[in-house]
Amino acid sequence: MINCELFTCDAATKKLYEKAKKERIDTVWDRALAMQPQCGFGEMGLCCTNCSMGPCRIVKVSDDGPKAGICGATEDTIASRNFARAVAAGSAAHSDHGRDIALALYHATGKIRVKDEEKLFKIAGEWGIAVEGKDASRIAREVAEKALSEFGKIFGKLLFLKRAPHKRQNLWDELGVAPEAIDREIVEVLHSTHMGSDADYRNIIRQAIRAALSDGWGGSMIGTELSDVLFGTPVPRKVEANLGVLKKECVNIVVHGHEPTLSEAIVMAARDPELLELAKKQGAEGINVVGMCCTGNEIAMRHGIPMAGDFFQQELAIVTGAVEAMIVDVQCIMPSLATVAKCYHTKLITTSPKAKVPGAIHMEFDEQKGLDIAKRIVKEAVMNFKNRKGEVYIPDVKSEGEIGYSLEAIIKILDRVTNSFAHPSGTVKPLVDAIKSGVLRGAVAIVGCNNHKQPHNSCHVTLAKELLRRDILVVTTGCGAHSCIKAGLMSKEARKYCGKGLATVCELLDIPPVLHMGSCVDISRILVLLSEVANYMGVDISDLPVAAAAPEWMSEKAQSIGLYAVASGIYVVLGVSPAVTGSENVTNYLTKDLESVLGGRFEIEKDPVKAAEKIAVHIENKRKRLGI
Ligand code: SF4
Ligand code: MSK
Repeated sequence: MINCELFTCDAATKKLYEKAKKERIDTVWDRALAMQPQCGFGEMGLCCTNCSMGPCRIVKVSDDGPKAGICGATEDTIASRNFARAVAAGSAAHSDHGRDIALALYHATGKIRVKDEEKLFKIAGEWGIAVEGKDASRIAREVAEKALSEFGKIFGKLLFLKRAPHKRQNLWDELGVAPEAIDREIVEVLHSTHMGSDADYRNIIRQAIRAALSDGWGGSMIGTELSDVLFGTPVPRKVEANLGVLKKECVNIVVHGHEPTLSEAIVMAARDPELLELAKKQGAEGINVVGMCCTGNEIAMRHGIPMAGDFFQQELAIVTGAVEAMIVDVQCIMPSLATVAKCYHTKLITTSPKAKVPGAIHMEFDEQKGLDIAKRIVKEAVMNFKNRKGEVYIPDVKSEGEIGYSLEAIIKILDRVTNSFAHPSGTVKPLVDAIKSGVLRGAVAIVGCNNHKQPHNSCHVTLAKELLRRDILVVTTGCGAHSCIKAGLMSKEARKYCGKGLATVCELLDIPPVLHMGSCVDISRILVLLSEVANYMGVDISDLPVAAAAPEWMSEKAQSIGLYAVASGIYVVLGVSPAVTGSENVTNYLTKDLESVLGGRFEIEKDPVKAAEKIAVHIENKRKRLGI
């Protein structure tokens, strides 16, 4: 058994891990321990299985052993190919999410009213769709069609690239990395990394950059923007977080995964009077829907639904014995959930044809019959309430925070200050003023997952606190956001962690010092915010005193995010190294050389305190160069 005092800083996680051990349930940490030592070739990116002559492994630790694959591929080729394929898979996951949202918007037109018409008209304007004489429904259909064509259009660049500062767009053009169609960029990574195609690590990474940019400024941005159109743009609100949000007396439904189409329908279905009545008949006080991972972020931001937990807490939610159903769609769903659920009464319900899990019940979700299917799924949960068995234990651990800081919400907050000084509203001027004056030194996005290679939540939280005390504002998404809200960093009280300057800014704007900007695809909101600031200052994103960090990342999506952030000009600090260290050239290219090409680069730093120091130095250097 591992020492849970060391592996997490989260109290609910510690308590439920102990329950899991008592009940002989294996969790992610136990399996990680059983996996030691992990394969050094894989860890360094030196194993290739791209053709059936392999697997080939490059031996680095001694002079003996192969220095090239059977086809002659070098460590540089193999490591860069592995990295590029991970980026392509990450970009595919985010972008396919975006496509599904565009399809949902397309099919919804004429049936429901979109929630954010203002954003719909804005996107139509940006994309050159005429709006005169058309109703919102028709415009929504045309926007959805145009979004869908972004995935496979024959000519032209991605439309959202125009949101980047001009200097950035020109640089992408000069370097030949401006993506054209989302699917094509991903396909080209797979083709060029096929056995016997591209062997030049710089060129392989160049294509990976195109695929990554087609995620951040393409698929993810489409996912975010059209979700806002369809379901509403988030506004600040208070929510509770951590596994203590489960309720012993209620039917508990955990919605887990990524796409808001499913979770929105489940939230609606759980409010159905007939189902509520049925829940009472089963002896429950009501139906309690809570969200996990990015689905948790999506429904928290739009409905104030409690955020039950992050990636590493998904098994522990079931271990409470209080979850009637865990409903999942795509991405970050551990296959182990089916095994854990079998030990309790929990029904694991998969809903996507793209993500089935042996041992789960599959109830396929279809947006066109969304509410009906959602009601059937909720009914499964309700009827399962009476089947609880064993000890039900919900740790009394939860916190409260303010979430939902979309770009539009941030601008509205800034307007409060702008208007009071008679400046034009709707701009980032007050933010720029605060940065220029030095009251605010800069801003950092802390994003990403959990990973057993780092202590759970502690890296996110320590890094955030280290930055706040240096007057650096933090924005966050994904499971990083779960960590921060659980640690109380999204409450006004968290100002106590801030330096004097940041505390003053937070007080003036009435905001917490860590701003929740959404789910993983919503990192696109951060890209647009940075573009707004850069445009206002007349500079490029790479000139800004900003950085990004993923201290506990694990997924391929995170590799795509990291690379599109670097390609957008951002310094990105990773707490876990990508599997490239077997190649000195590839490692140096990603962590050093790219800066002179793109203005952004990766930094690998496991220790969050040292990461904060490095980020602070980076931010001060940027300030110096800007002359502020
Ligand atoms: Fe080995 Fe080359 Fe085939 Fe990779 S592509 S498995 S290095 S022979
Ligand atoms: S859910 S990608 S574990 S942040 Fe987006 Fe969390 Fe990472 Fe999944």
